[in-house]
Formats: sequence, structure tokens, C-alpha cells
Amino acid sequence: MSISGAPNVRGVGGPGRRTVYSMCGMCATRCPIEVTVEDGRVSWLQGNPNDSVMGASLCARGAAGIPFEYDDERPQTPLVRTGPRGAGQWRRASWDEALDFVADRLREVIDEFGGRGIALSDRGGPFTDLTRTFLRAFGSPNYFDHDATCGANAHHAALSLVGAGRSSIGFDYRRARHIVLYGRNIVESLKVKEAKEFMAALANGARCTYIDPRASFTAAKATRYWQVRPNSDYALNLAIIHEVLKQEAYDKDFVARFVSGMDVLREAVCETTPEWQQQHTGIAAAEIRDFVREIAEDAPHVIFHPGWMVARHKQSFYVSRTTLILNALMGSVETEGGIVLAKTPEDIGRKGLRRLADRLPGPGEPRVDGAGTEHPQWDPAKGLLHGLFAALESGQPYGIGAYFAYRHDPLTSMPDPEALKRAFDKLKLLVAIDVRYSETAWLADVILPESTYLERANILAQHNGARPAFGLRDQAVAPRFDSRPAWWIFREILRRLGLGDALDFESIEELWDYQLEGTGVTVAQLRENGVVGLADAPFITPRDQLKFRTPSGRIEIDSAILQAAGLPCFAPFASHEAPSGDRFHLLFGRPPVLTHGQSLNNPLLNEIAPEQTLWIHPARAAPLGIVDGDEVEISGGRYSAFMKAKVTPWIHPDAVFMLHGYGATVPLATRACGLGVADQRLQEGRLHDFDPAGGGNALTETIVQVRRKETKK
Ligand SMILES: Nc1nc2c(c(=O)[nH]1)N[C@H]1C(S)=C(S)[C@@H](COP(=O)(O)OP(=O)(O)OC[C@H]3O[C@@H](n4cnc5c(=O)[nH]c(N)nc54)[C@H](O)[C@@H]3O)O[C@H]1N2
Ligand SMILES: Nc1nc2c(c(=O)[nH]1)N[C@H]1C(S)=C(S)[C@@H](COP(=O)(O)OP(=O)(O)OC[C@H]3O[C@@H](n4cnc5c(=O)[nH]c(N)nc54)[C@H](O)[C@@H]3O)O[C@H]1N2
Ligand code: SF4
Ligand SMILES: [Mo]
Repeated sequence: MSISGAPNVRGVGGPGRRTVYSMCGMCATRCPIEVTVEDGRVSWLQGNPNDSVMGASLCARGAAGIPFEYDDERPQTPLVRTGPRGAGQWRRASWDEALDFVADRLREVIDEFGGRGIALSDRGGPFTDLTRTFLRAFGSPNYFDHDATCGANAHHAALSLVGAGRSSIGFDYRRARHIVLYGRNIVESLKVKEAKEFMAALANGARCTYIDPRASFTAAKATRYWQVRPNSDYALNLAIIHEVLKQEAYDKDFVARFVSGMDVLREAVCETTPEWQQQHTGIAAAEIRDFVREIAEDAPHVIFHPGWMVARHKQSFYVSRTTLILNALMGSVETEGGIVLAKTPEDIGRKGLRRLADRLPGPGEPRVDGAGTEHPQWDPAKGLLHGLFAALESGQPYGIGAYFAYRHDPLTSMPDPEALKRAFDKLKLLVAIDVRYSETAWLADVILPESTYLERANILAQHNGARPAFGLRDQAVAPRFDSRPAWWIFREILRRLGLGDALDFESIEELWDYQLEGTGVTVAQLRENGVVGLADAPFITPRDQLKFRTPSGRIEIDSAILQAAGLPCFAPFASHEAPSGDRFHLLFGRPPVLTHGQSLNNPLLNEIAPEQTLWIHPARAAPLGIVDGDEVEISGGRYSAFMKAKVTPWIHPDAVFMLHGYGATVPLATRACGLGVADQRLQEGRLHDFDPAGGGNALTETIVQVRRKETKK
């Protein structure tokens, strides 16, 4: 490992005390924050009190923004690889050198593959107008967000049913009477505002049913906990729907006015009785009947959460879909205490931000992953990242030569990093734009260090929701090292290739003015508040104006888009054999104090991160001779590692559970390197294994082997 050349450290300046309104960057929730700056240093971080739900709250990760900022273990200048990929041999480069290098390689890629041979993935969210515009300048349709391993199935399920995607589904927790969560570990895998609203609902007396093979902290808050068999929630939902129809516990008026395809539904669930589901899920039939009586009492103030984690096996699409159907049956769609669909500014008579991408014509090329064409049910605006890697491997339907991983670490977030590295071998150019030495950055040809969220401004964000708003991430302090904001980096690359027109802004303020034109909102207002709401109060569409964005304008149980894709509206439930002996389903999740793989090197979070253990049920541990605290070997494919066992009845006997985000390998991240085990490595063979309807990687179908570590006597 070596880095040659001198760093170009820039001054940190500015006397006095200031308050800056901005957006947290410690996870992708991007909560509104208030930053206190004293003599050019960040002295305090808290939630933005101008946001009535957020208040001054922050989560532990948000509060660890200060140690993150003042940690030197991050790329401090652009770095250009000098040895083989992944060998850790780098040369410090000036921005001119690094960007010239990138531009030269891009020219070669364009000559060989055309502009469509350039792909980029990022985290998704409210800033993607920038990255989409960057790709559009090359004529490339190959933008991807991270959703293939996150919410792709839930997203596509929502699109197939209500014509709007996952992020358009909002929840009015505070006024809900019953919240049903499928592995949605809302108080640990958290968003601050959502966790606060959920706790407020419980304080108001709401009931919560929590369904998870593992009892998380959210299970401890719930009024009912079902230890469901892994990957069987679809059977559970089919039986709940069966019982809802049988008890006639649904909102007949809502269904008659707004739902189409009830005949298809009745047929799909005619035999899926509570008794039938019991053999698949392990949940007693009588409990389903009690539950249905209860939710009928609480309707329409009922939320069935379509999930995130249930979005990670081969039938998760149908889990999310049936979950959303349950909301429709309860009449809890676009209702207080239920689901509230997001509104754009235009929906409420205001004007939205002007899009940068609109300055350029659309790419006019099919996507390399077939989203929107070969797979009409997959959202072409987001793509499916495994499809990019399949194209890299095969060169089909066309070749890809360059890939930008921007605010995204696929070697941590996609299953089977060794398979992914083999796909990356085909690339002529791999660029990582990060604030940290991610696993992907370490393998890249060039690392372009972005200034941290406290050191830079972003393009403005438009938050669609019950109350649409614009949000500001503003620069609070000067960059500590030789880093740049993303909008500048992308502009400079395009300028070098003579494609700079779409991003030709001299300053971020000039860019903001472009975005804000005609909206009636000013930069000054945003700087004063951090967030500017476009309506006085959350807007719930009155029933006489309610119309969905599906082809029929109704909630489509008989989905037109699924039919076009040749997919059933309800697949038959696929039962999994219970793994036995030393074999288990591998489940995973996150602790409240870490964000994926990006936090373990944070000086503060590293200190408080929980010890990673392997949860295993006593009835399965005993025959393997494993007792609590033993070292065990866990193997998946050709990879194996050692962990400490946590023997507990709070995990389903078919599964073991571990935390994600451990097992980093970059030596320059000294606190995280070598700490714990990376679950993605155990998911060998899953890079191209996905839910055929929803497209999300089937991570929770991974089977691992567990045995007690031999100790020498
Ligand atoms: N095996 C397994 N795989 C998983 C998961 C799991 O639990 N287990 N979880 C899945 C889920 S839900 C998700 S959402 C994905 C998440 O996967 P990713 O989106 O890849 O993860 P993040 O940690 O959010 O961030 C990715 C990168 O962004 C960088 N970054 C952070 N802030 C900035 C910034 O301001 N600028 C720039 N340029 N970069 C920044 C981080 O340093 C990190 O390297 O992983 C998925 N994959
Ligand atoms: N602290 C923290 N908060 C975060 C994040 C973070 O990294 N750290 N990331 C954010 C992101 S990107 C996401 S996507 C969310 C994720 O939010 P969630 O999906 O709520 O959380 P996870 O921790 O991924 O996993 C939740 C649970 O799913 C359970 N599970 C596994 N298989 C099944 C199954 O078949 N059925 C059911 N019902 N449950 C199952 C697991 O046992 C686990 O307890 O969290 C967000 N919030
Ligand atoms: S949930 Fe926590 S880490 Fe994520 S943006 Fe909000 S405060 Fe920051
Ligand atoms: Mo996620």
C-alpha cells in the first residue's frame, strides 16, 4: 500500500459564531439539521428546530458528524491508481490531472462503445437530477440507483398497484390506531422523524403488530409479535386477505369506488385459509382470525407497511403488493392515520424545481438492463444494478466501458463481491466519488474525494410528500482537504469533453437560481429556514377528487403493467424447505448506531458499535454443540469466517442473524479494517439471483453453514 505526492491542504477559516441550516449526510435519510460553526469549525450539530417533527433531535449517527468531519482517515486529494486494481498503490494527483485522466479514458470509451457505454450508480434520492443530467450529456440512459439491494421489490409493487413508487407512499403514523410492520425495524433501522412519529402513535395508544423471524427492538415495543418463518410473509398475507374477505371486514364503499380486480383477488385467496398458512409461517390460525377482527375495529386508521426487508427474497414483490392491497381493503389509502400518497408541488398548485435534465434531450437509447422495455414492470428511472453487471460480463445487449460509483459502495452493498470484481475487470474505467475509502473506491482507477456534507453545498432538493417542500444542503465550513462538491466535479468532467452546457453554472447560487425560477421561493428563505414547505398543512386528497396514477385511475389489483410483462397478479406461494442440521437461512439487519458499511470507521461510532454476533436458536444450537458465547465458523460458498454465537430463542430456528456493515478490508480505514464479518461475502452466487417480478436481489434466500470452532486441547 502506498500513496506518493504531497497533499494540498486548504485552510479552515472564518472567525465568529454562525448557524447554518443544512441536511445531515450521515445516512441517506438526509434529515434537516442546524449546524453551529465557531471560528470556522463545526462546534454543534442538532436537528433543525424549524421542522416541527424533527425538532432538535438527531440519531447517534447524525451526532457523529463532528468526529466524521475531523477524522483524517479519508481521501484527501484525488488519487490515481499506480498498481494493479485493488493493490492499494496510489499517486496523489491535482484535480486537473485526475479529471484529465478521467476525460481521456471517457473519450476512448465513447469511441468504442458510444455514450451509452458510460454508466453511473448513486444512492438515489432528491439530488439525482445532477447525475441524470451528467449521463444525459453523453446520451447514456444507464443511470442506476441503489435499490436492487434495498427497496426495488417494494417500489415495483407500489407502481403496479397505485401507479406511484415506493417513495410516494407516506404514512400518517401519529394518527394511526394500528401499525403492522413486516420486518420494518422502525426504531433501529431508523429515520429520525419516522421513529418519532411511530413512538408518538404508541403513546397515543396505537397497537403495533410486528412480524419478523427475529425479535428486534421494534418487537419489544409492539403489542403483538409474530416470529414468522423466514421468507413466508406472502403466505401470511394471502391468509389475512382470505380472512378479511370471509369476515367481510373490508371497506366496501372504498373498494367499490377505487379498486379494480376484486374477482382476481377472491380467486387468488379462495384456498389460502388461516390453517393453510400455519404450515408455512408457523403462526397459529386462531391468531390470524383475532388479528383480522382487531384491524377491522381499527380501520381505516390502519397502516400495513409494505416493507424494506421483505423486499429481499424471490417473492417479496408479492409480499409488498399484498400488503398494499390490505391497505386498500381497509380503506386506509389517502386517509388520516393511514397511507398518504406524496404530492408534487404541481399537485397542490405550486411549481416544482426546474430540472437540469430538461436542458438536454432524452437519451433515445434502450437501457442496458432492459428496465422499461424487456422488463416493462421495472422502473427505467431507477434501473436494476445487477442488470448492469450482467451486461458487463456478457457484453450484451451492448458493451459498457466506464462506470462511476458516486455515493454508492457496490462492493459492500451488492452480494458476492468476488463475482462483482470479476465483472469490474471488464471495465476500462472505474471511478469512485466518495468521502471515504469505501471498498469500491479502493478497487477504482481514480478516487475523486467529494467535500463532506458539512463542507459543501448540493443542488436543491425537492421533497414530494403530503406537504411538498424544498430543502437546502448548504456549506457550513471550508473543506479541510483538497476535495470538491459533486456539482463541480461533474461539470468539470463534462467541460473537458466539450459537453458542459447543461451544467454550465459558475457557482452553486447560480444553479439554485435556475432551479428556483418561477417557484416563488428564494435562496434567502431557504437559508433562513433550511426547509421551505409549499403548503400550510399536509394535504389529503378529498375522496371525490381521488384518482390513482395507474392506467385505469384505480388501485389495480388486476395490474395492466404486470399483464404486459406476462407476470401473474398473484404468483402461487413458493414454500421453502426448512434448512436442517448445520444449514440456516442467513438474515441480516442494521444496528441503530451504524449506517451500512460507512460508519464503522467513524471514531465515535466505532467505539459504541455493538459487537457483531451470530444469533442462533437454542433448539438448533444444542445438536451442533454450540453454547452462548462460543466461537462458531459460518460458511457461505467458498467464504467462511469466525464469529461469536448468541444463542437466543428470539431468532426463528430456520435462520441465523447477523449485523451488516462489518468486515471492511481497506487498510487506510484502520478502525474498521478487519473488524467483524461481511454478510455480503457469505451471499455467494446471489449477484444475479433476484425476484423475477420486482427485480430486487434475493439476499435472504442465502443458506449458510454453521459449526462450532474446533479448539485445540
Ligand atoms: N449483504 C447486505 N447487503 C446490503 C444490505 C444488507 O443489510 N446486507 N443493505 C442494503 C441496503 S438497505 C442498502 S440501502 C444498500 C446501501 O448501500 P450503499 O448505498 O452503497 O451504502 P451507503 O453506506 O449508504 O453509502 C455508499 C457510499 O456513499 C459514501 N458517502 C457517504 N456520504 C457521502 C457523500 O456525502 N458524498 C459521497 N460522494 N459519498 C458519500 C459512503 O462513504 C459509502 O461508501 O446496501 C444494501 N445491501
Ligand atoms: N441505523 C440505521 N438505520 C437505517 C439504515 C442504517 O444503515 N442504519 N439504513 C436505512 C435503509 S437504507 C433501510 S433500507 C432501512 C432498512 O430498514 P429495515 O428493513 O426495517 O431494517 P433491516 O435492519 O434491514 O432489517 C429488518 C428486519 O427484517 C427481518 N427479516 C428478515 N427476513 C424476514 C422475512 O422474511 N420476513 C420478515 N417479516 N422480516 C424479515 C430481519 O430479521 C431484520 O430484523 O433502514 C434505514 N435506516
Ligand atoms: S436518520 Fe440520523 S444519520 Fe440519518 S440523516 Fe437523520 S440524523 Fe442523520
Ligand atoms: Mo436501504
